[in-house]
Amino acid sequence: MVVEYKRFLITAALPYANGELHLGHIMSTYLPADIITRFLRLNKKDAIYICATDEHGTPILIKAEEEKKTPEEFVKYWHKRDKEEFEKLGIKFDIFYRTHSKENETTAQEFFLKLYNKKYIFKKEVEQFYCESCKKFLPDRYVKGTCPYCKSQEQYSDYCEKCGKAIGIGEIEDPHCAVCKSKPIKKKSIHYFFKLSSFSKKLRKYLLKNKNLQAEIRNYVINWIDSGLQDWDITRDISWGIKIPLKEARDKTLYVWFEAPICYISSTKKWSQLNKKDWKKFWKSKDCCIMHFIGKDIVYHHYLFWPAILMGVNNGFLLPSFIPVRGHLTLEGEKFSKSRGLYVSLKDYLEKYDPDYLRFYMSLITTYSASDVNFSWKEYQQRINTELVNIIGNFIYRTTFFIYKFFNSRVPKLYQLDEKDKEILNELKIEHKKITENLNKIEIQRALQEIIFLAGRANKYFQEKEPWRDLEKRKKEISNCLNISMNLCRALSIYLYPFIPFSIEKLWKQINIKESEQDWKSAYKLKIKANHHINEPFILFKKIEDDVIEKEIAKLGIKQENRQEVKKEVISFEEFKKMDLRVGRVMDAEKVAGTDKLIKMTVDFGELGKRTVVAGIAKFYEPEDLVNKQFVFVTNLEPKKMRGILSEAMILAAVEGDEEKIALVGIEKEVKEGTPVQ
Ligand code: B3M
Ligand code: ZN
Repeated sequence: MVVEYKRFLITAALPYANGELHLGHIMSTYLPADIITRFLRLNKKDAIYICATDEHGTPILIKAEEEKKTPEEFVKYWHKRDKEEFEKLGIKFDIFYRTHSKENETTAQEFFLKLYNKKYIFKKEVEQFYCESCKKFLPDRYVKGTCPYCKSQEQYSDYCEKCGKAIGIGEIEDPHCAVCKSKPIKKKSIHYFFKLSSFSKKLRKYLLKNKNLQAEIRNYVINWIDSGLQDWDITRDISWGIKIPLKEARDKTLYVWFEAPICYISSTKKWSQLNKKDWKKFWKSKDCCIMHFIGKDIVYHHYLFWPAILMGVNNGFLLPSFIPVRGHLTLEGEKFSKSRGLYVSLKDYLEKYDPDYLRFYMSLITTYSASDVNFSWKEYQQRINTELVNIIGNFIYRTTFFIYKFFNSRVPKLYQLDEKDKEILNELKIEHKKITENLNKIEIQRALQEIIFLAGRANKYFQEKEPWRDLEKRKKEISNCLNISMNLCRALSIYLYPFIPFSIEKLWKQINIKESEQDWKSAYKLKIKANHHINEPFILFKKIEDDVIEKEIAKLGIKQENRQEVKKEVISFEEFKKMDLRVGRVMDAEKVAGTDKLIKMTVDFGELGKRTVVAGIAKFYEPEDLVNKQFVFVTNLEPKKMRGILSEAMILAAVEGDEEKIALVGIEKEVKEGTPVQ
């Protein structure tokens, strides 16, 4: 639980200073971290939110060269732009610093020397790619080729975007120079390696012990450890970067991934200096909780490299308590792609639309998991128009308008409560607990769903109380309704502040309450007293019209037939019931001779007897992985012959893309063979 700690250091992955921020970055990283920081501040916790631009490394150098700029000029431009855009979206860092800074240089070099002196860094001669036509060494992104693990083509030589693995130097297959496409030669160079492998045991222990980490991520990181960690080359033969602090290595720089996470610390140091604080209180005292928000591409770096560096340096540094990982964003069901016009940059969005609408919608669709999330303009419109405008906005406007119009802008008195009053106040208490618990678990989406639920209940209460009817005769009852509704507005405003801060700041002005006096713990209490004066109400949230959305969709240039693929036809329950889904246990399994795709199994379906099932899963499963396990099958599909074998049922599986990944559908606990699935 987050709230158990006293102090918090929150970071968001450092954006590379080489291109526009897009909605995907916001969804996975910057927004969740901002929401949690704001939540903690409302809980009066000492929380700071740290970020910086990641300014070194080959991709940046390549792009600066392309634009005929010096790397300094180039990164300065992007740093400034990112900073402005974050501010416009209400992403409120305590410091937004830079990896190309004195503080980061000093800290990274100190870290290097500590590890070097402790023998966690060693020297080795390596063969490096070298391009004879460009006349230079080709680290990382200067070389492209085929991933040695999953065989995806056109991957950069240090990291595979398809399977997420870090690729060791020289391991990429079929290499070519990313600039001129020629085949590079290999040339010798002395490199420095970090002994990641010697931390395997400690990392394993840390991951197992830290129950705050997402289980799904922890499990696959542990698998990486168990399949053997490679020592990590932290040297680059390029000039743009932080120099290796050894005389013998003057012409070399540190690999960006060594110094970028260190910049979390360097930026905190800079912040401390500017604000006369002690950075060690965050990085080195046990009552502090360190949280790194990241996207799923950089799990390896944050779950393995970074804790290992901290363990190696030791020196009292805390290890991360939370490393929340979220997935990628798709747009209208398709991958973001700038070249295909399937793209929304943060800048585009902010030039036209309300930052809070984006924050609200993103929070509603983003689960706390590494699963991908889909941005759809139609859904965006629908969720803003229903949840934000019709439910939340409507309740706030009705309440404030009634007080303004019929009670001379003064909150009426509270008399003896009736059953309905008590009921809604009780619901408020229950929801307060649920919202708090969810945010304590970083379950941002669930917290917002609870808030919307509460606003819905508040609307219902207002509707049932009918304050517009017989005001004179029902004065006491109506006074209660408006006093309670006003306090519900305050509660909602506090809960919503982390999500939509700009609108809530306006609301606080409108209802005449001070931002500095709002705190989370008292949100459910009746703090707004009788006679409190409010200002003239105005409409906080406006509906998004159809033509706005149609224009955005048309701009994406997605062909209509493509879009149909995403939307599946709705079927009736009767139609669904026609399918006979059952649990079966695999008795035996073998590869079908002459194919590399098919596995033949005998499956026990209990009362339906034993059947032969053939499935195209051999690329992903060995026959022995299946034996004795239970899976879900369709048992009334017409039998089909495959390679001459009659398959009498179909095993269910999740299939990614064009069969790039297949996962069979199992069940969560054992049941009798033949049990129906419904
Ligand atoms: N600059 C951006 C990324 O890979 C990278 C993050 C650094 S975090 C220390 O998402
Ligand atoms: Zn070249």
